[in-house]
Amino acid sequence: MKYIILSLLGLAGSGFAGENIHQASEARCWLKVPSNQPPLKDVRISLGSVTNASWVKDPAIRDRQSDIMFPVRWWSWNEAVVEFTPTYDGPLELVLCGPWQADKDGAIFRQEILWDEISATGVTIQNGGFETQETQRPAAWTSSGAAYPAPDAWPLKGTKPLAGTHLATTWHNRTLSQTLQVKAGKPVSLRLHAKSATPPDFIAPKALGNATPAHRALARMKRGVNFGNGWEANPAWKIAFTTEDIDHIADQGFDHIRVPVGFHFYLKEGKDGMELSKSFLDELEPVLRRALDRKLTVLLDWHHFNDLTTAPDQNLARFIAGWECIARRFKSWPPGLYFELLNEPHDAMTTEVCNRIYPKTITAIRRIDPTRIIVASPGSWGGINELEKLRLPDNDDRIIVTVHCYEPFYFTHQGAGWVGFQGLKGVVYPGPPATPLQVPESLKGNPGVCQFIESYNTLPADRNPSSAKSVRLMLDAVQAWSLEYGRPVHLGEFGAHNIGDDASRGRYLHDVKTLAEERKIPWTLWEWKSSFGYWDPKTNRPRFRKAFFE
Ligand SMILES: [Ca+2]
Repeated sequence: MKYIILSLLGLAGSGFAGENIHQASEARCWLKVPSNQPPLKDVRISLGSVTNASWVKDPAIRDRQSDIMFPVRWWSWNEAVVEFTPTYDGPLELVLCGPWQADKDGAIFRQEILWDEISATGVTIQNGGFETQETQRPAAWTSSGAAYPAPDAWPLKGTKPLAGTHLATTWHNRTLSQTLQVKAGKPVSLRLHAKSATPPDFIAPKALGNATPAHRALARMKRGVNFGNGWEANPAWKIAFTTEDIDHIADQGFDHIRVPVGFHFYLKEGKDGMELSKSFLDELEPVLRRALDRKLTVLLDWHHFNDLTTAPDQNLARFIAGWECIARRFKSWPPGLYFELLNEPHDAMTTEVCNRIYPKTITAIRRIDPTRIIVASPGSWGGINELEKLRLPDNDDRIIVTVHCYEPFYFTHQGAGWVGFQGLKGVVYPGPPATPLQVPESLKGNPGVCQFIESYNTLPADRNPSSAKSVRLMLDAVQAWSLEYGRPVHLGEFGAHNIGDDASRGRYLHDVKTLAEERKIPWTLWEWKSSFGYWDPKTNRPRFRKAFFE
């Protein structure tokens, strides 16, 4: 569970010849309408997102610039289809660019996007396959910003086009643009193909097949629930979990639990290294024992270790020593107990930093417990787009990967104070609503919320932002990545806050559960008996049995 929205700052770099090169997880392009023409309305994309240029202050310019993002992989081309119908005759600029991310000093990461086979109906695109080159640059396109790279330089050297013998490459500080001529009332469909360039020092991960010990471990889990607001919360206000909760969970038909623990609250220096507090173990262990006795698989997760996510290298020794202590304590426990290294890495704990820190931690655990199943999450809060960058030890096939998904976020987190959405209420699932929702006064300055509400009020269910569309696309990406690398993936958190109405929440939960199961992805609901909860502790009855089990 996260408590603030994605931070774009504070990411660490992987250096190459002094440049801040990173691998992109999303491609980006813009559509720019001239100031004397009406903005484009209802720009749709098959995969990804379309918003207005939220960073532009002047609304007259902002509303005339569509900001289009879609996920990319390094190992295959992704296709995105963008559709709209202009209401004027005249020019429209298409700009191929790249995602914006910077380090804490403001240096923008060079995340190169490779493009090929850009075609359209309803408008003419010239040299969309980039086959015609003039002075070592794609003809018919205008290159802006930094100098276009030579064919024998990174990232063009050795890259394989989708078709023909040439492709194009862009990033935030070096764009390619072309002016298209559109006609009022004539629908336009743009077909884009993109992938991410891999950094020069990139080594491809080994593909492990589909029958590893991790796959067998994953197969023990299908339906699960998180113990939220318990041992991961500040001990001053945490709620208690008991063996009675375990019995209810098992009786409902769940087959696993995820137990978030703020181990940093309970670890201290003892005479033989780190020790776990006895009173904490006296609370925790009977509950875990009961779960295993009731044939529930248990994921024990280190949650909210903010010292580590703020300053990874300064806290690495503490993290490793903590895991060694946990591994020693549970060494003799049954194999149905799994260790999840770190919940929702974020902030300075980027996926690239995880790639460096996880192997050291895994090695330390393996010295004590060689066969324990370990669960590992990518950065950006267990972000699905981050899977492309995740690197795990090629020689360890006992690792399950976990991701989190709270899409559609404005529905699941309406009313949630910790993300600033106190004022957002009454979002139903799926949209559109019978009566349009008004933008709450407190959120009028939030362009993301304003754009969400406009689309939510007007778009049909299959394209509405409060729908299963984004979840389906994300879980498709999870499944594709998992099959490519032979790493089994688990959906460790999803859920909806109780400010949303229960009927909508039930429909959302049922959709996510169904989409995950169709893709053989085990799911773990956030959470058991608090504000996202499955169980109503006042009545001792389930709230969402129908969504999951009927
Ligand atoms: Ca080509």
